[in-house]
Amino acid sequence: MKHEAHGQAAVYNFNLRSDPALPKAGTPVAITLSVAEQKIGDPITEFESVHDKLMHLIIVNNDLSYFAHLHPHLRDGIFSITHAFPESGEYKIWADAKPKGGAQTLAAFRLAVGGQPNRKAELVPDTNFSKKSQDGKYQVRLKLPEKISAGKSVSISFELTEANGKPLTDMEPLMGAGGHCVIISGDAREFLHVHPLEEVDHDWRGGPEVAFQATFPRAGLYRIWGQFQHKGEVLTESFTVMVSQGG
Ligand SMILES: [Cu+2]
Repeated sequence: MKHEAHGQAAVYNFNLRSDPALPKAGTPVAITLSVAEQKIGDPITEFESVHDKLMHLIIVNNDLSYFAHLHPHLRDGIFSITHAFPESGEYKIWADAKPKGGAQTLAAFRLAVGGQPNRKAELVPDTNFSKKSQDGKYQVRLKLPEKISAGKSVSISFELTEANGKPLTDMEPLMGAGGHCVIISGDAREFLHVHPLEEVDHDWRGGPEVAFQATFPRAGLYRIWGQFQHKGEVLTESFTVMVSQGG
């Protein structure tokens, strides 16, 4: 019988606290996170940058109409950030960090925000994959295969043009890449790590297209957020897609 070495990946315990414990909509909330190795319990104080940051925090509400991507500050093993949740209801939070010398780890949390009960909007797949940005300055187009099958790697790219149709060629790096992409399933259970096809230098200027590779784990609705930087400002745009059964 072959004896396997215990080169087991460290398992981390992420702890999230909000102050107040039951946040109110529209009021700033202090969020703190610590990460420990389950067996030991001391907060880990050293982390490695992933996509240029020590921790990524993604916050969505339960109908995926709200999205925030934050980077808490690390001090003495405690990550902290202040955030105001726009509406009452249930939020889901993912924290992504890589302890020094360890594995990149994703942890999910739920946080209830009090106040008026919120109406849950229905997630509807987009039929038009080109839309004007919220600020009206850009046109964002999502290019993806006509049919997306679960379990198959697909390439997803965003193409950005100015409102007048001029392709953007002076996009700036965001988190060490031409852009950032987050994909979450309609039931907010699945969070996909999406990898940019290339990393870029700090002096990179590019566009109009930024490509990513992703594998959707199962059939259903997913929302895809693309984030890009131009003229010092971050642009976030999202699309909803239907993924069919693999095979
Ligand atoms: Cu981030």
